[in-house]
Amino acid sequence: MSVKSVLVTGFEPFGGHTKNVSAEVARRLSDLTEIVHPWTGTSVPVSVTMDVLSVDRKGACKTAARIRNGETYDAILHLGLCERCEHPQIERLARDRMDMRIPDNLGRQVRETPLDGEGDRGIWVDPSRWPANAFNVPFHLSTNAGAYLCNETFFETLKSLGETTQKPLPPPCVFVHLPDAHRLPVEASTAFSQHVLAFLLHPTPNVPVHVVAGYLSDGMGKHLIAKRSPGEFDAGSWEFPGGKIEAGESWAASVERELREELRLDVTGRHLLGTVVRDVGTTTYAVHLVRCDWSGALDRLALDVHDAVAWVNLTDSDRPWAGRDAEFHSLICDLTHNQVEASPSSVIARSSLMERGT
Ligand code: PCA
Repeated sequence: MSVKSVLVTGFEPFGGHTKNVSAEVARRLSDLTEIVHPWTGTSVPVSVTMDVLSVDRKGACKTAARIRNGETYDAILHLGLCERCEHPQIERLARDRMDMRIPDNLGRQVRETPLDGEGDRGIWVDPSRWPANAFNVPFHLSTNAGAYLCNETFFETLKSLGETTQKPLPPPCVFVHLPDAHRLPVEASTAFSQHVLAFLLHPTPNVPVHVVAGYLSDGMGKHLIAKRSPGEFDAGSWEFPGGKIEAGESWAASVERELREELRLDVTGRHLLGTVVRDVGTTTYAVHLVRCDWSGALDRLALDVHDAVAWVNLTDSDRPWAGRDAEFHSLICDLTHNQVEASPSSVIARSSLMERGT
């Protein structure tokens, strides 16, 4: 069996702490030579690269620099201390935002500033599918990694992974915030982090079919969804339009092709925002929401697979959703929270649109 290569990082102490549990856990995980496959119970050989990051801009960008230098891993696990957490927290979203409550270890204090201004970055595994009873302690799934060095690190790493050309997707990465050692012993945090690593290497029980779904925003608080036609799978329900990633295709190329084929819309796949896993019969689908830039007029949209499209606002969630797309809608509410004023939704039915061939 091939050896899985993983990168595990922790942080140096900061903000008056004399220790940082994340560095201690990372050091302990560096001794690992095998992990237990979380779905089959078999043993999987691993080789761990460990890094304790400095709590400054250089530390935050160090993993991204490794990736841009061509280092490759099967999974990346970032660990950090969460001072106020009672339980470990698996972060699903890195915010495009810095707002440092205290200076970092080099005295830098950035307030209310975007990281690159291109939006939040998400992960491409679905930890909501990881059975809670497979872990040694309770944990939270979070969409708020803070606005300090942990978030900055997570953001820079996800950004660099998004630039890689690995197909269909880059290797998985999550950030885990650990409680201080007086709340959760280091041994328990280490065991928890080891379980996360096992799931990162094997995010679903079966090899999934990868699917992309486009998130297109009108920049004024509305996003595009489409209604599936009678006779189609999930007929009558609404979805973020997209489709299966084809063999040899990247997530970005796939969403660009799918939206061209289905809606005759030119888009550019920008970055991954989040993933939900869904079982249909015996097939597991991993659906990846991709933030897209788009161009072209709405009256040029074709409706081949869909019955209607709609630009909906954030409060407009009361409709039948295909699969777990309601969760994508909520995620977008989270992303855009406080950023835009919601405006009324508009539905465009098939009859009011120019269709292919007409
Ligand atoms: N926790 C901080 C930065 C380093 C760490 O361990 C944070 O939550 O951002």
